[in-house]
Amino acid sequence: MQQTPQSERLHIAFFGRCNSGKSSLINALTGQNIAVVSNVSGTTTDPVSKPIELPALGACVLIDTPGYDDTSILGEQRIAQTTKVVDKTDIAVLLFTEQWGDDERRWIAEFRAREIPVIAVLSQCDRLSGVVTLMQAIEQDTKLKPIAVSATQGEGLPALREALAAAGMREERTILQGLVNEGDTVLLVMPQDASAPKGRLIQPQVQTIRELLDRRCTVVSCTTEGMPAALASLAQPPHLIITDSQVFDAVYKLKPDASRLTSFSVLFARYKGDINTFVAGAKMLSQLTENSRVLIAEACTHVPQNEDIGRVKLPAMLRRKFGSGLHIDIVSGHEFPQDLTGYDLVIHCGACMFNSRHVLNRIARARIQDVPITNYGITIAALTGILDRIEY
Ligand SMILES: Nc1nc2c(ncn2[C@@H]2O[C@H](COP(=O)(O)OP(=O)(O)O)[C@@H](O)[C@H]2O)c(=O)[nH]1
Ligand SMILES: [Mg+2]
Repeated sequence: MQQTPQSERLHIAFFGRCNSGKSSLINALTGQNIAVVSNVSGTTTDPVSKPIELPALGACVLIDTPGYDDTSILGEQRIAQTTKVVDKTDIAVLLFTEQWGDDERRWIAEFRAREIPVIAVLSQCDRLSGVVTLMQAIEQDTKLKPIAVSATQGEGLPALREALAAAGMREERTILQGLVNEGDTVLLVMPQDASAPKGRLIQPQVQTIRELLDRRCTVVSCTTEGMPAALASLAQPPHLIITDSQVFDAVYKLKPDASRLTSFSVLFARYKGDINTFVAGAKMLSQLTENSRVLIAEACTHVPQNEDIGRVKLPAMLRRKFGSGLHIDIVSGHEFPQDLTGYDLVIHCGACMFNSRHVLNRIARARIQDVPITNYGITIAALTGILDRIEY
């Protein structure tokens, strides 16, 4: 743990008024007595940093700060100290109690201006009355959804860890980052079968096309059957082929050697999720047996159709490979179990309906509970044996 240099650790700083419970929360998160707790204002006069390993986040530094209303240090000095902390903060945890207002608003504005992710915490919720009302007021005013936490009772700590892990995995991304150059020709293979919506393209396809156009690429589209004709119409093999993952196998066979291959769901796993976690999770696919338990989680709540990938195709593929007795639970929309420990593997959809934060929260939950998690596209690529031959 001491080997990771401080600069490469994720810096998580705790901000709030005096006695809001910053030091207690740090102690509760780490299970150690790192920060000095006392109800005398000004106990934490210097920012205290503690290197620590957090589940799913790895090497971090937790930084305790003096309360921003602490009058025991000179105003200017206090602000300078806190600003120095903000300069190196990767994730800000902002503590609220029943007393909050302009100070908190100012800090949130500061974090937002610097694009620092902020996690709002309603601290000491065990002793506060009207927690729900306070939470609503905070959310309405700040547009941050607070997590109710009690450092003394342990309430809300799992949710806070999850939010920290999710914030820590997030970085600015684009869909095609590192995969195409200006002027490249990209072939999109998009079968329009019964599970495709009528009269339109699905969101990941639309977003990918838009980004390719912004990147000044030439975009050619075809269905699986149309792929030979599309290839024949091009003077040179496309630089990249992006396929619907359901037809990975067929497309791989038709693919010119010079063309690289990926899928929409792999692209979205990179874009919204954490591709390394998903690829590591897919390794579990070689260890499943008929007695294993798999959770398939789908973001969409659309009416299931015959060719539906999450409910029909994927379970069929898994049962063919591991035995018809394989236990598979399927959840959709916002249902996602708190306790994942009963599962050997979680397979998540491409999550085109969710934002990145939402997907990363789920990945964080699985990682914290040590349950491998992967996604549809990576699973299909792994099951068809081409995971190591595609781009991600
Ligand atoms: N009931 C209750 N008291 C707390 C909690 N967290 C902190 N306190 C108390 O609040 C006071 C200030 O806590 P401290 O962590 O020093 O606040 P800081 O000034 O923000 O670092 C101390 O007396 C703590 O015991 C909590 O979750 N529940
Ligand atoms: Mg303190």
